[in-house]
Amino acid sequence: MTETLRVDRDPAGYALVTLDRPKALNALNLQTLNEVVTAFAELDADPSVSVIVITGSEKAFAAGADIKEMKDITFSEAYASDWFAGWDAVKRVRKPIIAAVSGFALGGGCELAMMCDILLASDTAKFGQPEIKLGVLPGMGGSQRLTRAVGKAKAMDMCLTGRTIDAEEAERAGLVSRIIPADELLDETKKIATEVAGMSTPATMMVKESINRSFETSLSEGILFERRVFHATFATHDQSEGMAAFAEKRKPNFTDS
Ligand code: CO8
Repeated sequence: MTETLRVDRDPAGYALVTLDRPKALNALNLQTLNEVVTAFAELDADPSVSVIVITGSEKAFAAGADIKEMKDITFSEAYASDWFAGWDAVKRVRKPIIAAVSGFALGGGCELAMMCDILLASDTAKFGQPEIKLGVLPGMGGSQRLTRAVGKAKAMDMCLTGRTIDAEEAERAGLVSRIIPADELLDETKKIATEVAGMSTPATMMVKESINRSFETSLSEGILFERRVFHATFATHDQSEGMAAFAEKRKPNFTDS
C-alpha cells in the first residue's frame, strides 16, 4: 500500500508510477523515496512490465526534496544515515524508465527526472536546481547529471543562480528529448511507452545498459562493450524473429526471449 504515489500496470506492458503528494507539489520526502524505489524494484522484477513511466501532476513533477523534512537535520544525522543515498537504487533499475514532466521539476525533482532514461517535457515544464538559494547544492546527482546533459556552461549557470529553464530551453540544451502539449503529455507518453514495450525487452534493456555504460567508461571500452552485447543478441529468439520478419515483410512478434 503506497501513500505518496500510485502504481498502475497497463496490459500494453508498461507501468505508470504517479507521484501523488499534491499539497507539497510532490516534494520528495523519505516516504516517497522508499515507495518509489520499492515500486521500481518490484516493476523491474515483474515479467509483465517492460517499461516504467514516472510522472507527477500537471502543476508539478516534483518541486524538490522535502525542505520541511530536511531543514532541521544535523550534519551528523545526514552523514550517518547517508541522507537520500537510497535514490541510487533508481540507477540499478535495468528496464527503461520514462519521465513525463509537467510543471515544476526542481532540485531533487529535476535530479529524479535526470535519473530516468527518456525525459519527456510538457510545454509547461520548468527545470531547475535552485538549491543554491537554500544555501546548499544539488545532492541527488544534479551537479553531475546536469553537466553531462547540458554541458558545463549551462549547468554552472543553473546551479549558481538557481534559475529555472522552460521546456524550450531544456530541449535546446539536450536535457529533454521531446516537448509535448501539456494536455497531451500523458496520452503521448503512454503511446511511447507502448511502443518501447512492444520491442524485445532483452534488447531494450541492452540499449539502456550500453548507453549508460558510455557515462562510466572510455570510448574504446564502451564500443567493445556494445559490440559484445550486440553479439549476444544473436542468442535471442527475438533477434531471429526481428530479422526474419523484416525479410518476410511482416511485423515481428517479439516474445522477450
Ligand atoms: N519541500 C517541501 N514543501 C514544498 C516544496 C519542497 N521542495 N515545494 C513546495 N512545497 C510546498 C509549499 O511549502 C506549499 O505548502 P503549504 O501550502 O503548506 O505552504 C505547497 O507546497 C505549495 O507551494 P507554494 O505555495 O510555494 O506554490 P507556488 O506555486 O507559489 O510556488 C514553487 C511553487 C516555485 C515550486 C515553490 O513551491 C518553491 O520554490 N518550492 C521549492 C523549490 C526548491 O527549492 N526545490 C529544491 C529543494 S532542495 C533539493 O531538492 C535538494 C535535493 C537533494 C537533497 C539531497 C540531500 C542529501
